[in-house]
Amino acid sequence: MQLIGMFDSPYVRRVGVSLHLLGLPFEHVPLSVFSTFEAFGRVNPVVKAPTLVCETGEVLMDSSLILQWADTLGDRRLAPPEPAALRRDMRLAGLALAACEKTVQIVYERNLRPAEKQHQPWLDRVQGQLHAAFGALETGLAQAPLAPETAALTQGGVATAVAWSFTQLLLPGQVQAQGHPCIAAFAEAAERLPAFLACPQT
Ligand SMILES: N[C@@H](CCC(=O)N[C@@H](CS)C(=O)NCC(=O)O)C(=O)O
Repeated sequence: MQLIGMFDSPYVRRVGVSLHLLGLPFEHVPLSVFSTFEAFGRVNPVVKAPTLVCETGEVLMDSSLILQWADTLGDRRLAPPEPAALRRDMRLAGLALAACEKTVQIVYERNLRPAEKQHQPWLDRVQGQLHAAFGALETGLAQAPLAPETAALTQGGVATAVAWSFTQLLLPGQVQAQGHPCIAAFAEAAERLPAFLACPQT
């Protein structure tokens, strides 16, 4: 199994961390959707990171779909089996993925669009959505803390830590740790776990 994409993508990273937690061996192929677009396209013409090349040669994409499939492969599951726990976990994962998407949109707007074409109302909207996502995540973790332990991690926890680290790296100062103490403490502890250390974002 090959995981194609760079760990500076939160979507690739959540899959890499999850495969480690699931104990599923894989080869990481760090192709970039930008600097190695052509080479990436030879593996997956859609050029979406993450891409997973299965043992059969079938090519999967979209981190959530890849994780849904990976969860069926071993003894461990990262999606909680019990409906109420699954619902909560999917809510956390959804908020974290929305935060990643909004961070990516801000970075693309600032870095890929020429300065004269940047549209402040759009940036304001996306920044508001980013803060709403992390605000709701903070409320969720304050109400029911997540354990930053290898055996306890779920998809929601992995996505939360990955999203926090990604936004802190790409948009320093945009979302303050003081206002999000539960997420910040959880992510800091999660980042020290072997599965996270195996997938460094820089
Ligand atoms: N919903 C997708 C998002 C994946 C995504 O947008 N990946 C970015 C890299 S961070 C990408 O492939 N960008 C290239 C492009 O869309 O052209 C997932 O969860 O995998």
